[in-house]
Amino acid sequence: MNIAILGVPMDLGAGRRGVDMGPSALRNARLAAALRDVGHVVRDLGDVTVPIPETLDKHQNQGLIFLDAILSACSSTCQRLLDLPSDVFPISLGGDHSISMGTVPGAARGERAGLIWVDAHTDFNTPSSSPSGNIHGMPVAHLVGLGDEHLSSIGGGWRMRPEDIVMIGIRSVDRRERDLVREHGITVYTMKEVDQLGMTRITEETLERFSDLKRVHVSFDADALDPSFAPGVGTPVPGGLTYREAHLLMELLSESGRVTSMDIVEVNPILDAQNQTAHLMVGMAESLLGKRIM
Ligand code: DIR
Ligand code: MN
Ligand code: MN
Ligand code: MN
Repeated sequence: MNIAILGVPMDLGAGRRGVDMGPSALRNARLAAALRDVGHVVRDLGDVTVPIPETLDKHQNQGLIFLDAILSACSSTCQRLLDLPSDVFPISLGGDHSISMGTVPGAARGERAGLIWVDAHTDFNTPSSSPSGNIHGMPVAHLVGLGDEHLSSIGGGWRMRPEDIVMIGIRSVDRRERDLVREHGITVYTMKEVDQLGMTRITEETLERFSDLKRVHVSFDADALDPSFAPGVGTPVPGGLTYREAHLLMELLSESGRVTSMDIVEVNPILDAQNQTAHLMVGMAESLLGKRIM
């Protein structure tokens, strides 16, 4: 398969600095080489240009911190992906999770798509429900058309349908955000369902839900993993996915042959030791893209 890697070194949507170094950390962990070893043709497109927060005025624009810069970075990200041939598998490297407002419509190339949101958080706040004003807590709400009209219009008129979204690994949801997630009928497998049903059943149900869709995007926030072995993330939350649960999800998705694009976001090397979280996420990409134990 032809794979394109695109870095989006942006931490404007997060509450603390450091995830802007995610693309470097993942390249340093030999992402491209690992995927070539699996047999793919890999091209690195470099990075989208994103300003650093120190050069910007941190004013809140209607409850949204760094709105203009994030809007512009996500729009460029979206366009870079839309320009790729439709059979290329894009892997976008965050950056905080707000990049997905650009990567999801870009990777969908205008078609209806399923979205697998692997995360500790539902990221379904709107500007009015958000307790923080940080846009990384809001991308999914904007993908379905809620919230700020500029952010929800990235990618033209393309919209995610709520019934085409499945979230896995969830264990931190704000109070008003929870009501929104319920109201919009998003399918959520919290850590309780992961414990109770197991990853095999969850993956089967997810693929069944997406059986008519040509495109499926995996947006993998590193904080879905348990912080005991993935400490290099912006917002660690205890009780996350184990190493094997996460790999099994990637392996089963890979066997299905249904996934057409991926994001790897929220890797923060400042909080890490020996770049282990980036190495772990490279392993996730390898499993999703066909690496097998035997
Ligand atoms: C929180 C934190 N729900 C917020 N969210 C995220 O600020 O909206 N942390 N995504 O990684
Ligand atoms: Mn997230
Ligand atoms: Mn998260
Ligand atoms: Mn986040």
